[in-house]
Amino acid sequence: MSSFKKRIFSGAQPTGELHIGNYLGALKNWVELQTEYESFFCIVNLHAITLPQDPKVLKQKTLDLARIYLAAGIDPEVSTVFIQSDVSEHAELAWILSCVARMGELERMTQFKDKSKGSSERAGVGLFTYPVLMASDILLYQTDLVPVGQDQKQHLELSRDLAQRFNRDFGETFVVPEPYIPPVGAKIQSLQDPSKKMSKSDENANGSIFLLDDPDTIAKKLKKAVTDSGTEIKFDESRPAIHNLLTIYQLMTGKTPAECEANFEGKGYGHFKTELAEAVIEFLKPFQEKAKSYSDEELNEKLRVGAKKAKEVASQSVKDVYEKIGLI
Ligand code: AQP
Repeated sequence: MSSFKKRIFSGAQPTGELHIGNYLGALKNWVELQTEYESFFCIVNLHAITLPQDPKVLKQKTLDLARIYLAAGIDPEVSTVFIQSDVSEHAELAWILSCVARMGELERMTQFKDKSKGSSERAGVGLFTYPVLMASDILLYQTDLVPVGQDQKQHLELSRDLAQRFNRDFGETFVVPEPYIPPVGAKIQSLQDPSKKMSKSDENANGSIFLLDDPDTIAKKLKKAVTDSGTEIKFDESRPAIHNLLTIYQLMTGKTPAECEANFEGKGYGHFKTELAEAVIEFLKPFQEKAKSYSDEELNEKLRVGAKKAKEVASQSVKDVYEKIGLI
């Protein structure tokens, strides 16, 4: 029965279009782990509002993200899929944990420094406390494992620290979660600047391949992708652009690194990019067809059921916390 399984929790923000980095670094692993673990996958719309969002667009993107989760292979009959704001316990526990977290530890978060563009004076307080809300998301479900991309590692360490501090001060309450960062694909880089991660909020859309990009757009973006000097198509860390493109090829085709290299031995960058585009297009085709097949009504119903299941678990955790700290 599911109650004997360990738990996983993860989520993505309904900001912009999901790209192949989000898929390869996170969603792919969620799908692979969902039957082995009792799984909670959340659409973290409260995180999305840490930066300005158009309300109508946010609402639509939230539903579209549910569509992406399902098309990627998350099965709502197996996993609990829900919208963060439908389970008010996320915000409630975040407040409590913000009384446990220290300013100094939040100030060290590199994502805040990046997203606030170095100006904490003008940044929203929510952007600063974002990692506390993320800790709340994870700890509410007594999560054992959190499958995320490399960029979330620091936030996850904070979640562990807050769980341990709370347990020490108030008695055993939270499971201390472990990260699951995949050995390959945890940091897919921008096609335009391989020193930066592929990102939804990148102003240059040519840096990312979005999961719903059409074949022509995918081929064009890959044609424009920057390459390194030299000619060999090999996994070489000192040539980050080719390494990144080969990693995408490896994950999209399921080939081993040696098979990938052998496939392109003696071939030029032009040939490599064409074959990579074919692999990505082929990979995304069934996904894109599946994404079109869900109606809004169907998604809303599945999310309603998911929120009910999530709330049953989350409310237990909040009740326990309230008792421990003397609120009830
Ligand atoms: N480039 C990436 N490579 C591998 N994994 C990635 N993830 C994000 N970018 C990459 C992982 O995707 C999951 C969902 O991400 P998110 O929605 O929480 O947002 P993020 O981490 O801030 O990623 P983005 O795409 O760069 O979004 P914006 O631009 O909105 O900030 C996470 O597990 C993340 O690690």
